[in-house]
Amino acid sequence: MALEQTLVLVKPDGLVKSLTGNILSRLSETKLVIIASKVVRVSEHLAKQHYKHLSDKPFFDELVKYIMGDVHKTHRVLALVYQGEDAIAKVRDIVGDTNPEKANPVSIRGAYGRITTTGVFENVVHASSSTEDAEQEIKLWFKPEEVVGDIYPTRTVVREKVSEKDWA
Ligand code: DAT
Ligand code: MG
Repeated sequence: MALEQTLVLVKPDGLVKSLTGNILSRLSETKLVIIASKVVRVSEHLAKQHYKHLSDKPFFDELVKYIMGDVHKTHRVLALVYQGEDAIAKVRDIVGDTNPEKANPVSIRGAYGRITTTGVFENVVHASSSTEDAEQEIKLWFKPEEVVGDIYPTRTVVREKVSEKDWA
């Protein structure tokens, strides 16, 4: 048993189909703890980084459009980090197989996912599949101060003349 973190994304189809509540309820069965969450407008750069291991696949361009929300006209993804013992396997178990047609029907993907006529797996959620992937993905989607607790080593960077948007 190991204390792990895992990245969960409720993808645009999950948000458009109002499945967030159901998905979070299912994941709460794990008794894992949420240590970060935010709604993200996914840039093309972030989408391509997240799926870079699939960049040579024929469905890559469609996958990028899907996670960016172009397909569902919403441009929102809900990103969360769950933490706890064996978090990666526990979440993957409830999420189900990558292919929604092969996924256990009581899993999230089995219950709510579909394959489009062009062959895209609209499988509602993402969940990290190894500790290496989880670390890479959490660092890609979140800044250290957005995560509660020191999960990975950090460094302090002093930046001058950085402008950022604030409430007017
Ligand atoms: P997972 O999301 O289960 O970790 P993955 O990392 O191999 O699976 O692939 C990422 C996403 O790419 C997956 O959620 C859906 C899509 N995908 C993977 N294999 C596919 C395939 N053979 N046809 C269509 N989409 C696929
Ligand atoms: Mg994966």
